[in-house]
Amino acid sequence: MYFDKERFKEEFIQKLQSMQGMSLEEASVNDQYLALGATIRDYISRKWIQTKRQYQEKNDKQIYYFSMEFLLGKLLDMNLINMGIREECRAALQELGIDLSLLIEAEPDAGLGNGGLGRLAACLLDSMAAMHLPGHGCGIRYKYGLFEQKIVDHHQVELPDNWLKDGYVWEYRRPEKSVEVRFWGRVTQIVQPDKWLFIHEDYEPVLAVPYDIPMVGYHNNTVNTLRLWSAEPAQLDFDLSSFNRGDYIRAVEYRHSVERISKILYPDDTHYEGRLLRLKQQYFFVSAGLQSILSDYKRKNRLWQGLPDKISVHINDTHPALAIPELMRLLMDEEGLGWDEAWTITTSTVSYTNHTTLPEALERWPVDMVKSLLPRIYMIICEIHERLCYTIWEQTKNWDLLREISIIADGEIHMARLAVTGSYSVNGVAQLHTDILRKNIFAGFHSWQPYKFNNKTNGITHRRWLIKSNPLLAKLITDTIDGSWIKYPWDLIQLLRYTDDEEVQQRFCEIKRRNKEALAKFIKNKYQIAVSTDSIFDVHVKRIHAYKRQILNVLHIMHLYNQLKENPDWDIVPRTFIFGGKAAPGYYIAKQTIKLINVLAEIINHDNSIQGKLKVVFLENYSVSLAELVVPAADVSEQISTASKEASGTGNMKFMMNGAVTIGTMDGANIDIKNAVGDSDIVIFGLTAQQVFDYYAFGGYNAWDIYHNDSRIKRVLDELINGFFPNEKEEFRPLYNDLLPNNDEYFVLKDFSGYSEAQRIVDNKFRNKQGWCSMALANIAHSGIFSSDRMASEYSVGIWKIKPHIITG
Ligand code: 26V
Repeated sequence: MYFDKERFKEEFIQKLQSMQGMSLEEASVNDQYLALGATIRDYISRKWIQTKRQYQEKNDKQIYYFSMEFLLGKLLDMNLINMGIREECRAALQELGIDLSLLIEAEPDAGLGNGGLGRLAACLLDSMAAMHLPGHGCGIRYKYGLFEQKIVDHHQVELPDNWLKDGYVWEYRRPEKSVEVRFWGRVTQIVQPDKWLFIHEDYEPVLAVPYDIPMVGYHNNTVNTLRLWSAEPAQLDFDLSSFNRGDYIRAVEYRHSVERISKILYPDDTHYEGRLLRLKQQYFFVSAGLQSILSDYKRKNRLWQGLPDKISVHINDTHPALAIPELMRLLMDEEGLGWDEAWTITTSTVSYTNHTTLPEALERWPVDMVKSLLPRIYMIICEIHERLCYTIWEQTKNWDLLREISIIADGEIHMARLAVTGSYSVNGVAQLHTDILRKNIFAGFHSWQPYKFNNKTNGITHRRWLIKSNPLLAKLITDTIDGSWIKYPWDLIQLLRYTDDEEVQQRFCEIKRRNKEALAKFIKNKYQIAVSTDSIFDVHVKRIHAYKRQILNVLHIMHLYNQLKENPDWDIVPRTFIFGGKAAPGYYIAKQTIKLINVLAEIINHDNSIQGKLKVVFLENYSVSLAELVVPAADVSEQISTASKEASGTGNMKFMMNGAVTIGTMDGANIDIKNAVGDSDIVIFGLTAQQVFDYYAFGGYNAWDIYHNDSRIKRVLDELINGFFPNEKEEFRPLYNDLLPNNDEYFVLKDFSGYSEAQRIVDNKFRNKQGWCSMALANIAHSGIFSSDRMASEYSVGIWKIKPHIITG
C-alpha cells in the first residue's frame, strides 16, 4: 500500500483529537493505541468496501465458517504487517516520539476461544484473506472472553476478561443488519390444500446485532469479514405509559435474560454439560448468521436451488450444528420450499469438521430442553431422525447400524450424528484422527456413506507464528532462501539445503538465544526466577487436561530432582521446564495439576543443592500473546497426550516452525509432523493409538504392577502423598488416586519409562550443538506444509469448491 508519512501523522493526531479529545502531549499509551487503530482502520475499510463490492458484482461463491470461538489475539501488529506498512508506521510514529511496540502491547487480546479450536478458526480466516478466498467468519461477540488466570498461593484463580471495557477499535456495529431470533413458545400446524404451515406463537424475541471485524489479507486487496453477533432486547423494555410493577420487573428480567446470551464464553472445552444457556448461544448465532446470509442471497439470486453454488456453510465442530435444522426451517417455513427440496439444498450447503473424539466432549442435548426452547427446530430434527432411520432400515435391515446412527436416542439429541447426517462432507483434523472417525466414532455412517469422510490436517498461519512473533528468524530464512516462502510457505523446504551450513546454524543459535533472553527477562521481571539461557527451554503450554498429561512431565521432573538430590554432580544438561495453560474452572484434577506444578517449582527453584540444573516455571494466563513470546524461545516442544486422544494439536506446529524439537507420542498431528521431518528429527515415545485401544478393550492395564516393579515410579508417586510436599500432605491424593486406585485412565505410568528414555535422548542430542541446530532447521524446513494456507486451499478445493477471487485495487 502506498504510504504518505506526513499525511499519516496528521491523520493520527487528528484521530487523537476527534476520538479522545486529546493533544499528543496529553495522550496516554492507550489513547495513542486507540487513535492508531482508528487510523489504520480507515485504511483497511477502503479495501474492505472494495472487496465487498467486487464479491457482490461477481456473485462468486462465498464460504461462511460458523464457530462458537474465534481466538484472534491482538490485531494491530498483524494488520500493519498484512497492509505492508508496519515499518513505515513505526518510523512515522518515532518522529512523533512514540514507540510503536508499546501501542501494539496496549491492545487487549480478543480471547474469544478456549484453545485449539478457536485459534484454528482465527488462523483459517487469516489464510483465506491472504489467499484471495471469499471466506468469512460467523460467531458470537462475547462480552467476556476466556477468563484471566491468576496464580494465588499456587492455585488458579479466575478473573473476568472484560476485554471490551475501553471499546474495541476493529469492530463496526451494524444495527441496520440486525435480525430477530425466536425462543420458546408454541408451534401450531395449519394444514392447507397444497402445503402445511407452521405458526410459531408466544415466543420470546431476541435481537441479534452484528459487529463486523475486517480480516485483512497479506499484501493484497482482500479484506474479508468476521461477523460476531450480540444479543439485545428485541423491543422497548416496557411501555412507560402503562407499566405496573409486574411489567417492570418482567421487563428488566427479560433484558437480563437476553443479554446473558452473548455475555460469556463457556470456559470448559472438554466436559460437555447440557446447559440451557449454551444451547441458546448456539441457536442464537446460527439463526442470526443464516438469516443474514439468506437475505443477502435473496437480493442477488432468484432460485433457492442455486444456493449451494453460491454459499457454503461450514460448521466448526458440532456447536453450530443447529445450522442444519435452522436452514431447513428458513427454506421451508419462510421461503415455502418442500421438505425434499430443502433437504437437498441443506445437505449440499453444510459441511462439518469434527475436532474431538472424547466422549465427554460430544454434545448431546436433552430432548425436553430442545423441544421447549426451540419447538420448531425440534420438530425438524425429529423428521430428519425419522427419515434417516427409515432409509437406513430400508437399505440395510441392520438394527445395530440403526442404533449407532440414531440422532435421537435415550431422550437425547446426538449433535455429531445430526451434523454428519446433514452435511455433504465430514472431516477430521489429522490423519490418525480421521482414521479414528472412520473406524470408531462414525463407523456406522462411514460404512453407509464412505464418500463423505475426508481428512484436512490442521495448519497455523506462518504470518502470525513466524513473521510477527519471530522476526529475527523470519529474516534469517529470507536471507538464506529468499522471501518466496512468505507467499508460498512450502518453499521453506529449501532450507533443507542449509541445515548443516555453519553460518546459518550459527545465526539460528544466536536468534534462539535472543528469543530465550527475551523470555528469561519476562520470567525474571514477573516471577523473580532466574533462568539460564544455556539451559534447555522445555515448554509444555496448552489447556490443562488429564489426557494432555502435564502430570507425566511433572512426575518425570520429580524423578530428575530425586536423582539430582542423590547425586548433585550428575551430568545433565540444565533444563528449564516451562508450563502454561488454563484449567476449566470446575475441573478439579486439572486445577490440582496446576497447584502441583507451582508447589514443585517453589521447592526446586529454591534448592541450591542442585546447582540450578533444574528450574520450573508456570506462566500464568497463557494466551495468544503469551504464546507469541514463548514459542520462539522454545528448544523442546512437549506434545505428550495419550495416543488417540488429541485430535491434532496445533501448538506442535507452531513450535516446529520456530525450530523447537518435538518430544511426543504417536498422536494427532505429531504423526503428520513425524512423517514430514523423518524419524531422526523428532523424539517419539509411548504407546500407539492401537495399543491404547487394545488395552481399553481388555479393561485397561494394571497400574499397580508398574508401581511395584519400577522403583522410580513408586518413589515419585509416594511423594505425592508422603509429606514430600510438607504443606500439602493430602492435597495431591486425588492425583495419586487417579493414577493408582483408579488405574491410570491415561496411561501415564505405562508411558513413563518411554518418556524418561526419550528425555535422555533429548539431553544427549542437545549436547551436540551442531546436530541440534541441524534438527531445528530441518523442523523449520518441513513446517511449510503446516501453514494454514495449505489447509485453507485444501478445504477450498476439496470441500467448498471455491476459487480465489483476486480483488483489484
Ligand atoms: C467442547 C466444548 C464442550 C462443552 C462446553 C464448551 C466446549 C467448547 C469447546 C469444545 C471443543 C472441544 C474440541 C477441541 O477444542 N478440539 C481441539 O481442536 C483443535 C483444532 O482442531 C485440535 O488441534 C485439538 O487437538 C483438539 O483438542
